[in-house]
Amino acid sequence: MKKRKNSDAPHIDRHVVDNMNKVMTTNDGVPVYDNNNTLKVGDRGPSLQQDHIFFDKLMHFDRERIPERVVHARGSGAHGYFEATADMSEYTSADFLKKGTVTPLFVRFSTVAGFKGSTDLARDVRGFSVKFYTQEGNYDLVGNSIPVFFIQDAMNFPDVIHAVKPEPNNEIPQAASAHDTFWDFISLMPESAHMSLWVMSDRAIPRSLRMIEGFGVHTFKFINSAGKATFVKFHWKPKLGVHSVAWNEAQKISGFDSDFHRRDLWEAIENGQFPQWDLGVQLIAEEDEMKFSFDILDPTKIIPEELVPIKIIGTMTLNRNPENFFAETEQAAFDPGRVVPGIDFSDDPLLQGRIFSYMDTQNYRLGGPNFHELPINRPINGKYNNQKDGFARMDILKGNSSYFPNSQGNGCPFQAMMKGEVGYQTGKQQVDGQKVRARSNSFADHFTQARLFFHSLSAEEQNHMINAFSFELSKVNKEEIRKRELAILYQVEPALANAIGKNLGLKPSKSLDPLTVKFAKQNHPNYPIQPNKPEVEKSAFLSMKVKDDEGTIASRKIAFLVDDGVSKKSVDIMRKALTKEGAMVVLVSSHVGSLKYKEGDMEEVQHSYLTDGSVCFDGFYTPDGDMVDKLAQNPDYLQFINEGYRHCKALAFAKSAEKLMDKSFIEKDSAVNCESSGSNWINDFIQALKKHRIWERENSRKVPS
Ligand code: HDE
Repeated sequence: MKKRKNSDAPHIDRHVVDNMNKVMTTNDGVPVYDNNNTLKVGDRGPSLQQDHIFFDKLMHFDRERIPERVVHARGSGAHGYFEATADMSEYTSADFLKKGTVTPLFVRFSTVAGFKGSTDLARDVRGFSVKFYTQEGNYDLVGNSIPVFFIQDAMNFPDVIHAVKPEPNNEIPQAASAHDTFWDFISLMPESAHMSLWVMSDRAIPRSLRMIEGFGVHTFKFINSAGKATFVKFHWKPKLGVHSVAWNEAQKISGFDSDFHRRDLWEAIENGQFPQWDLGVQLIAEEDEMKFSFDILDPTKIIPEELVPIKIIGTMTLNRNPENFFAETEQAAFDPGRVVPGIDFSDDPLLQGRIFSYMDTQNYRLGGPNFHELPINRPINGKYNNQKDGFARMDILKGNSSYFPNSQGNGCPFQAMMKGEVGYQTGKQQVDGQKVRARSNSFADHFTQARLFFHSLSAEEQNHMINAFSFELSKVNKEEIRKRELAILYQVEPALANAIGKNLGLKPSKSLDPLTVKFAKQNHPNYPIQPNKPEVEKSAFLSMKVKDDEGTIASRKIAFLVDDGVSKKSVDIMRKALTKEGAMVVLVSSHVGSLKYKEGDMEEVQHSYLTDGSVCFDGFYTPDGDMVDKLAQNPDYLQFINEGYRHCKALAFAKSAEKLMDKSFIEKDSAVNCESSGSNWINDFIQALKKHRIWERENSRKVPS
């Protein structure tokens, strides 16, 4: 197959409209002479009903909003491409996974609970949807940033979402799970224990959308050209590593810049720092379906990488921002039911429910069955069938036959089989059983993998989780709910429950609440069922701790804290070293506009201590200069460095600025780098920035901010 470039996406480019140098027209192309005044009798009115130009404008305006997504309403999108790098023909016939094939794609990241205008830094799972425009049709991999889900069966989906969304009587709170109805539901559904730990971990407050992992969550199937199936789990691994902010930071970012993640993604792409992810797969032979201590069809379970290693099969690069948010990001219609030849569903009962829901929701949200024809949703290989009419049909189907079989249209479009082609083939599978509404006993172990997750985290990550649970449960008003959840957490790990209990002033019960058991018995009448012994009790792949040989400062935002009189030389030495590593240097001063250097030069500054918070940056440098004494008197500067220190970020001080530390709570450590400590101080600063955060610093925290 011909190698394709990302720019090769004519289905979108063909529809881009450019108003530049054009005369304004109505929607029918009639030139508009005056776009300021309605048609009136005399210049003081009244207005006339015959003002078709005004009606044309207002009628459109009145219909500008469409329903936001029920979940994942808040999202940010980007275009890019996927390059397949491994020979996967043994497992799948998917054309876009043939080694060397380049496929254009569109990605949408999202939060789940908040409305369309909610803050990016909400504690939440992130949606990670990818639409591959393959030569065999669109393939949507609609995943999340957390590898498991709250529930096991699609029947409970509206319930979990109703529970997490703002409460129905007062519509409070926005984009937050810290409220009674959410924890009421979670504490009655022990199957949600595993995911609730992930959502209370730092994974739920990412530093950047460019630094999250993506997971297909369900087990899917690959089908090869001989029809043989292999179970597969999908993983996206970010090249920049997986990183999060501190909860205190997240809360403040929401105030300074509630578009923080959207802006970060946009700016990185505009700056040419294209985010990349490797696509990995875990492959499980069909005959091994039942060989694990857990059920691979259960979406509340991971397959530890120690059991089935991840094989990297390609790389995704995001290199183009949308031209128009609404037309592209908002109208993008993702659907896990959109699969291409070589990819098939497993019987995971959550996945099976999704195959219905997404198409149904798009039909409603995008106003009818022709949403496939919107530029962002169009398959690049064309669509040819006999489906016709419906709201806003865009294609003009030629000829008089729109049925099959026909002779009038030469039998077209042909079924693939009539052309000797394979087309989409569902994998053959033996199915035999009674029709029942029931849940398999192999889905009844709710705590073993939650425990695995907790035990696999670093001490700091465990602490963050304890604090997150304490924060959330403190916001729950009903004590019975707090107690019920603590009892679940006790089953996961007594140390976790005891630490949270201390913060709540409660002693956790050692056994599950009778109401939790009552509900669990509805799915598993013999609940609790003795779990199988797990193969792995600790996994090396679940902690986000940065290993020594990992880490990059590429695209990291480093604030240079300055004021008039700062030394240009001192700024430039550090700026050169950091930008060489790909970091973004941002000057923050006491005012925006022209900054006057000690040497007399001027530079434009767009950020000030008033407009930006320390939480918007990854590290801080205070250069030399005549402004040092002034900064010592500037409480906003002092808050910047104190807070940066509190949030465990790296700080550097040029020689004459070191005395500013005396005005702060900062104590020297491996990530507080001073010029006077030796010639390696700039490199030490870079190494500290590569670590992302020095979380250990939290253990001796003294900063009150
Ligand atoms: Fe979704 N989900 N979901 N979901 N989901 C939607 O589709 C649904 C689930 C996910 O960027 C909706 O277009 C059901 C798991 C993402 O546009 C809706 C069930 C995972 C997105 C819907 C699930 C996801 C959605 C709302 C349980 C991770 C955003 C608007 C059976 C693997 C897509 C829309 C985008 C969106 C239904 C569970 C991920 C209502 C019924 C598990 C990333 O159709």
